[in-house]
Amino acid sequence: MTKMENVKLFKFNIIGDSRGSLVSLEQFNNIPFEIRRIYYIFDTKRNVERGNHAHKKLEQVLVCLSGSCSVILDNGIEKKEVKLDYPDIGLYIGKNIWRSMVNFSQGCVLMVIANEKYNPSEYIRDYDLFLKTVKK
Ligand code: T46
Repeated sequence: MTKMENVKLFKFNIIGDSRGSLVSLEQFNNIPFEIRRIYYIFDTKRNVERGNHAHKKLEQVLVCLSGSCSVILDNGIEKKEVKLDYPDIGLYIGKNIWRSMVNFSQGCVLMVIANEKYNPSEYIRDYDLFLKTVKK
């Protein structure tokens, strides 16, 4: 993936032994912020598109724990698509990035780690308003 401001891909260390694998996530260690909320998206119906918004300040890391999905990222100038298909990959998304989640596989579990509690007024859900915000 070429660079986009406020977007990063993390590769987490897998702690493996003869029993299998484990990934440990810690705030200010491999998660670059204080963790205030975790939610997960699962049982997504076929051909559903989620997201379609940006955040004014919120920072999040998306980890696909099972199955796969793709995230389309848009900074108002260019778009990138990132496929998440293994639990050792974290997609960091900071402020002012329009995101859509698509192509959920059957059994996909998408975990999201956030630096703030849920706040509906923190969302930008209008694409034209998003474009105006990022062009300021
Ligand atoms: C994001 C992407 C990756 C809550 O009550 N608490 C929560 O913490 C969240 C995230 C949602 N909700 C409620 C609000 C809606 O009534 O759950 C419902 C579905 O939320 P939404 O349509 O915003 O879900 P997505 O999948 O479109 O977006 C979510 C996050 O909202 C968003 O911040 O970046 O996942």
